[in-house]
Amino acid sequence: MVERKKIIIDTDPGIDDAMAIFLALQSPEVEVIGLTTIYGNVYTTLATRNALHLLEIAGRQDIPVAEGSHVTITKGTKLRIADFVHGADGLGNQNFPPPKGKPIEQSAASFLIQQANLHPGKVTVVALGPLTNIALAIEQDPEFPKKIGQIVILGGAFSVNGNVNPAAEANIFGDPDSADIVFTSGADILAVGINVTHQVVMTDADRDKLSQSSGKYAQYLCKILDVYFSYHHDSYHTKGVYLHDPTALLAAVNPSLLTYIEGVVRVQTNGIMRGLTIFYNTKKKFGEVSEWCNKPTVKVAVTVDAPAVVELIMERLMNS
Ligand SMILES: [Ca+2]
Repeated sequence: MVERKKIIIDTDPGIDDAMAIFLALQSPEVEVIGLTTIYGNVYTTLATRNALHLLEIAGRQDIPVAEGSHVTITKGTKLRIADFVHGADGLGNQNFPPPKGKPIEQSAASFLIQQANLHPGKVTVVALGPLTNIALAIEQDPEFPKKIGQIVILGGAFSVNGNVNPAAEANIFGDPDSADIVFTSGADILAVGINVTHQVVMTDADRDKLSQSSGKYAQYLCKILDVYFSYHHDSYHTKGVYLHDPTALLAAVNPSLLTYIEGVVRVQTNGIMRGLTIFYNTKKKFGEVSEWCNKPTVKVAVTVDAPAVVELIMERLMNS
């Protein structure tokens, strides 16, 4: 039997985070060895509560949840919280009862470091929120980028407008300083930005199909998806929703569903371009020494087989 890929999902649930977590649990190629939580769609405390709740819905309380940072890497407390996209509770305003489980004592960053040490080169982190926990792991253990297998980042807007403002995508905007640390850390990084995820749409018809299926998570997801569909309808005038987090999760499961280019990525950390991700293809050697020189390269997704991705997501979520 082929060894299943060990993954840790760093997450801010979040409606599409919930889809991605369930998708991971329905994917035989991967073994979810932990969830780490972060602010983004909701504050970190609520993200932890939602992560525990989702694992209870799945009957997978055996998976540990490690709570992440409550502030940005520069100790910023003025966080951007996207509750207008996901509902005040982060899960479509369903007012679910509090989970029975508790997070483990370890912080997200120390859990990430511990797991990388336990399984060197074998753990994939799927980062579905702002990158604070990963940057903290790198700060606390400079060897972390070498020991972690791969970091799949849902974030950035490469050569397209952002979704927070024209410059910035939400996860990068949440903590640009952390994002710049992670992108230049030398880890094996695969970035999936909104230039790609905006091609992966779940339509009203897909949702109807899901609601009529006997999928293990179908009824639950259709309930929480209401708020997400309304937001997309009002903000983008689309008849469907973007499947950001599930697409990034599938990039970890099967990278060949997307194509990539390789180069240096840096993140603007202040001013009106705060959160902007710039890709440098390293082809031109610039004359002067700058903050772009001798930086490690990362892979950035440029195309996606959107029909195949949507089909795979639907198939797995409709599975009982
Ligand atoms: Ca997310």
